[in-house]
Amino acid sequence: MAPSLSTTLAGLSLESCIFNASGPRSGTDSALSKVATSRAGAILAKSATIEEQTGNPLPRTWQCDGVASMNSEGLPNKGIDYYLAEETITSSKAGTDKPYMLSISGHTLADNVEMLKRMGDNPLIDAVELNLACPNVIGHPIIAYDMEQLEEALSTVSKLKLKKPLGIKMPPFFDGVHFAAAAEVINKYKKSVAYVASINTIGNALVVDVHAEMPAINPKGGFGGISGPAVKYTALANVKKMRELLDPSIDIVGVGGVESGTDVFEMLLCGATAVQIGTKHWIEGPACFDRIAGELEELMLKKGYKSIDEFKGKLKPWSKEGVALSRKAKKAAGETALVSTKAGGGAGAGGSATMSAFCAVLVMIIAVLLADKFDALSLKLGANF
Ligand code: RRO
Repeated sequence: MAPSLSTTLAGLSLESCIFNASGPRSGTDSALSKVATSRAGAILAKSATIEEQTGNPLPRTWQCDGVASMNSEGLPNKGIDYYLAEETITSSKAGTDKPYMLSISGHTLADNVEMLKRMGDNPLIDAVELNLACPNVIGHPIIAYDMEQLEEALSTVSKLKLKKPLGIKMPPFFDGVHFAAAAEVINKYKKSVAYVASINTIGNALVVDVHAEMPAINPKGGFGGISGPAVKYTALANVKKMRELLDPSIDIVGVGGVESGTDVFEMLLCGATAVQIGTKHWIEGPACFDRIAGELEELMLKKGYKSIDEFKGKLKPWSKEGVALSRKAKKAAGETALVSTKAGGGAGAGGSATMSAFCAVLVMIIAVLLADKFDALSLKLGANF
C-alpha cells in the first residue's frame, strides 16, 4: 500500500502535504483549477491587493541556470474581490474538495484589514495567508524585517477575531538574533497565527547580463527576489529554526527551492507540516505535484515510513554513526547506479550486467584457447602469421 502523504495544517485536513506556493501560476481560476486536479493537497491563490493591478514593468523575471530564478513581479493580481468570488472559487476547485486558501498582500496595513473584513466568514474560504515578505513593491520595505511593523500587523489582525485560520508568509532570516526577534513577536500572537510559511524569496538580489552590461530585469534597478534550488538551504534552516522557536501550536510550512520528493522529505524532517512549491511549479507546471508526490511516496516506501508523522520534525543530531550509515547507503546507491548505467538501466539491470560480464570472460577464455590452438597449428604448418 502506498504511504500516506496526508497532513493537518492549521486544523485543515490535506490529502497531500504538498501544495502550491502563492505566486507562480496562481493568479487565475484557470491556473488554480490545474493545481486542484493535480496531486496538490490544497489550492493557494496569488497574493491579492484591494484593486486589480498589472505589476512591475517587463521584463521582470529571469530564469537561466537551473540553480536560481529571480522575479520582481510587483504583485500582479486580479484584486481581492476576484479571489473572494464564488464563481472564482468554484472554478478554481474544479469539483474537488481541496481547501481553497487566500493570500493577501495589501499596500498598507489598512488594506490588509479591509481585505480580511471582506473575507469575513465566507464559507468557501478555508484559510488566509498574510504575506509579510514581498520584496518587490517599489517604495515599500519587507514588512517582517521590521519588528515594529511585524508586531503592529499581528496585533491589529489579532483584534479582528478572524473566522478563518491565519498563516503568515515570512522572509528568510540569516542570523540567530533575527530569528529570535521574529519568533518572539509571533509567539505573542500564537492564538491568532495558525501557521508560518518560511520562506519568501531572498529579496533584493541582482543578476547582471554580462553581454549588455546591465541588470537582467527591468524594475527596481534590477533588484528582485531569488528562488529555486539555491535558496533551499536557507529555507531548510528557517523551517528548522522556526520549528524550534515557535509555540508548538503554530504549524510551519516549508517553502523555497523544493524540486523533488527528497526535498519535501528534508523539509518535513526539519519540522514542516506541509510544503509549498513555487519556482518548480512555475517552470514545470502543475504536473510537478504528481511527480513530487510520487517521489516522496517512493522514498517513504524505501525507508519503511507509512505516514509523514513518523519522521516529521525528527532531524537527528550529527553523529559519527550517521556518517558511517550515510557512507554505506551512498556506496550501495552508487554501485546500483553504476550497474544500471552499464546495463542500460531499468529493473533487473543488475542481473543483465552480471550476465554480460560472464559472457565477456567466456569470450576471452575461448579467444585465448583458440589463439593457442592457432599458434600450434601455424607452427605445425610452418606458416608465419
Ligand atoms: O509579486 C511579486 O513580485 C512577489 C511577491 Br507578492 C512575493 O511575495 N514574493 C516574490 O518573490 N514576488
